[in-house]
Amino acid sequence: MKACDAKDGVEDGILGDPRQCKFDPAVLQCQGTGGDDCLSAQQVDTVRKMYQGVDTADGRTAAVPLLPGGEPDWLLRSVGNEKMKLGLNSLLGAPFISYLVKKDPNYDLFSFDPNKDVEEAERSFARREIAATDADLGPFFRHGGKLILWHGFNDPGPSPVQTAKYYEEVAAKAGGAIDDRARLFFVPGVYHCRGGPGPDKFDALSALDDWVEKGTAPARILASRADRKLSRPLCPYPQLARYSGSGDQSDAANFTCAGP
Ligand SMILES: [Ca+2]
Repeated sequence: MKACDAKDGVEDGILGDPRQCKFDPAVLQCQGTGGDDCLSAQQVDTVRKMYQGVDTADGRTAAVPLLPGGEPDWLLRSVGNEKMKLGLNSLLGAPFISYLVKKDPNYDLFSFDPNKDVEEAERSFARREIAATDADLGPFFRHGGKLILWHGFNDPGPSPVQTAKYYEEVAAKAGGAIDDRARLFFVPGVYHCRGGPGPDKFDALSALDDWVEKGTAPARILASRADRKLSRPLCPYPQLARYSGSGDQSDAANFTCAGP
C-alpha cells in the first residue's frame, strides 16, 4: 500500500488501478536471522507467485494472478489459521479436487502438481458442469439482453484479471466493442463480493433495470460504504475513476470516469 497508494492521485488506502502497482516483495525479505516482521526467501517466492500467477509447462493456467491491495484477506482465503489449516479457498478447492476430480476423499492436496493435475481437472465432469467460460454471448445479445459484470479489484479468490480477460473474449467473439450490450465494472479496494477498504455498496440491479427498460446505459454506478463516509463512481471498463484534483476525496462528486 505504501508503494502504490498514491499512484491514483489520492492517498486513501485504496489502489484505484492495482494493475499499475508493480511491487516486488523481495524488499520484505528477512535480513540475517529473520523474524515475524519479514518474509523468508520461500515466502517471497510464494507472494511473487500470487502476483504473477502460475502457468503449467504446456501453457495452461493453474492460477490466475491476484492484484496488489487485497493481501490482508489472503490470510483468511489462502494462508489459513488454526481452524482452517489451508484457508477458506481450500474449503472449496479441496473438496473440488478430492471428490470431483480425484474421486478420493483422502487425496492430499499438497501432492497436487499443476503440470499433471490441471489438465486432469480441466477434463473432469465437474469442470464442464461448473465453469462458465463460454465467451459466445451472441444468442443473448441478439435477444436484446444487457449484461453488467462487476468484480472487486482486490478479490483474493477468483481473480479480476480473469474477468477482464473474459470480457475481452466476449467482445472478440461479438466482433468488436460491446459496451452497448455489456459493461464491466471493477470496484477498487473491494475483496470477494464485499469487504476491504473500498466502497462495496452499490445498486447494479437498478442500473441494469434502467438500461433494459429505459435504454440508459450505465455511464457510472455510485458506490459507497455502510460504516463511514466514502463514495466513488464505479466506471465502465476500461475507464477508471479520476480525482478532479480539488474537493473532498471521500465524495464521488469530485471524481470522473476517464480512459486509462
Ligand atoms: Ca489511492
